[in-house]
Amino acid sequence: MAASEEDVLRTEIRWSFVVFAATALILISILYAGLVHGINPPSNIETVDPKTLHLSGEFTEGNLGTRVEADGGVTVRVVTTQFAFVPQCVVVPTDRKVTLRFASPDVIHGVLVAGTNVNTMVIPGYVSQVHTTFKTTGDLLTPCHEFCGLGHSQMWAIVRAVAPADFKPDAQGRAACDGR
Ligand SMILES: [Cu+2]
Repeated sequence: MAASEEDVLRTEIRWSFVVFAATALILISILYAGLVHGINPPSNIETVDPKTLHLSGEFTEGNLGTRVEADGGVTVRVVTTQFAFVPQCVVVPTDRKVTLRFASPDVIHGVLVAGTNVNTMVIPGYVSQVHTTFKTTGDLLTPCHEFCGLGHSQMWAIVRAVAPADFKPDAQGRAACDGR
C-alpha cells in the first residue's frame, strides 16, 4: 500500500522536529559547558619561534614556572618537550585566577590537569594559553595526552594547588615546588 502524500509530509515534519531538538540539545550542552563550567576550546592565537624557545623570550629556563605578575595575576609557564614537562612540578594558589602558558620546541604535545578545565594541545610555533581557577588543593596529575613519541607514557607533571595562605611567592614573585 503506497503512502499518501500527506503521510509523507507528516513523517518529514516529525523528523525535522527530531533533528531540530537534537541540534538544540547539542547547542545548549555547548553553552552550558562553556558558561557554567568554563570549558571552552582554547582560542589563543599567538606565535612563538620553536627553534629559539630556550634561547630568548619568555620560555627561557629561568623564566619558567609560577610567577605573580606586576598586576597581581598568577602566570605559569611550562615547556612541553620530548619527554618531559619543564618544570616537572608547578605550584599554584586555589581560588585565584591562574593563566597557564605552554610552548613546545619539538612536536605536538597535549596537557590536561586532572579535575580541572585545563585541557589543550601544545603545537610547536604557538603559545597555548588557558585560564582557570583551581578549586581543590592537592597534587593534580598532569599527563601529556597527545602521543609524542616512544617516551610519551613517561611524560607527566604535577600541578600542586595550595591554599592561598600556603602560596608564598618570593620577592621576585616566583613560587616553586619544594626541592625542585
Ligand atoms: Cu608529550
